[in-house]
Amino acid sequence: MMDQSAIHRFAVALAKEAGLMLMDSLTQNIAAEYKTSAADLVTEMDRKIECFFAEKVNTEFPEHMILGEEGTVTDQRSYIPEEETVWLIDPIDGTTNFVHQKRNFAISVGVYHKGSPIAGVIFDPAEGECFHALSGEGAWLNETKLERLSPTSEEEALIAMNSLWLVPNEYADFEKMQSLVSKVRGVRCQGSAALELAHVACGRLDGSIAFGLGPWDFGAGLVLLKEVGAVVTTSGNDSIYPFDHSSVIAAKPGLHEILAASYLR
Ligand code: 2AM
Ligand code: CA
Ligand code: CA
Ligand code: CA
Repeated sequence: MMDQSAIHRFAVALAKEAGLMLMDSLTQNIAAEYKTSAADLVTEMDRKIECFFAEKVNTEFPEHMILGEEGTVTDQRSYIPEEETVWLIDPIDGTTNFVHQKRNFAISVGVYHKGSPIAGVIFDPAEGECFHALSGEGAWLNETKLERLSPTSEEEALIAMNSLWLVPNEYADFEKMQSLVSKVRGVRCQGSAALELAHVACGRLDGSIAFGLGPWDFGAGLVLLKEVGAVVTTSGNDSIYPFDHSSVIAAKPGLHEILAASYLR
């Protein structure tokens, strides 16, 4: 029988240690390289933190699989994620913020066993805020348990989305996105998909609309959101498959139904 609580504690401890490494690195000059374009950065710290997780998880749980954004740690064996314990790791979510702002970035760690959520950790080291969840037991911001979310309306909603959804793009219907922006109370573009999901989980945001995310972006967020009763689907209103790229529409009850019915394809 797997000790889910031990995995949760271990994931929190690793994310906090990684957060200290990132904060220390901010006192030095971190070189940023283009990954695919000038708008897609990667630093030595992205790779270093991912390797840190790989080494620690491999030592503690050698049978577990790892899927990280920087791809340095994908297991060479072919495996079916639904049959394994898988760690979905984003070493820095919000690398552009890390480089430009030295804040508003997070470490995101989600653990799944045979396709079911076990634990999720989203650590914002600049704020000292650790959002974490243990499946079936609840979600917390540091030591404070998060309350279940209550329904909200469109007119009162503060939602996060990427500004790219307001220009013609391959994912969203930009006219629908424009009408949504004019209808809701406010829109935020935080630059970290994982932090946006954490902020929906704790009620600072009412919803988040993201397209084309990787498993490492939302793996932890899904665990947190489930524990607080958020509704989370793809843009097609289907349940999310955690081991592949996906759109992620996360919102309070009530609001999600409106988003799905009126604004998404
Ligand atoms: P990253 O910093 O780990 O790369 C920025 O708006 C948010 O979107 C961040 O969470 C960022 O993660 C993520 N992101 C980066 N490139 C992306 C892409 N091509 N498609 C979708 N999300 C992306
Ligand atoms: Ca990236
Ligand atoms: Ca990311
Ligand atoms: Ca990243």
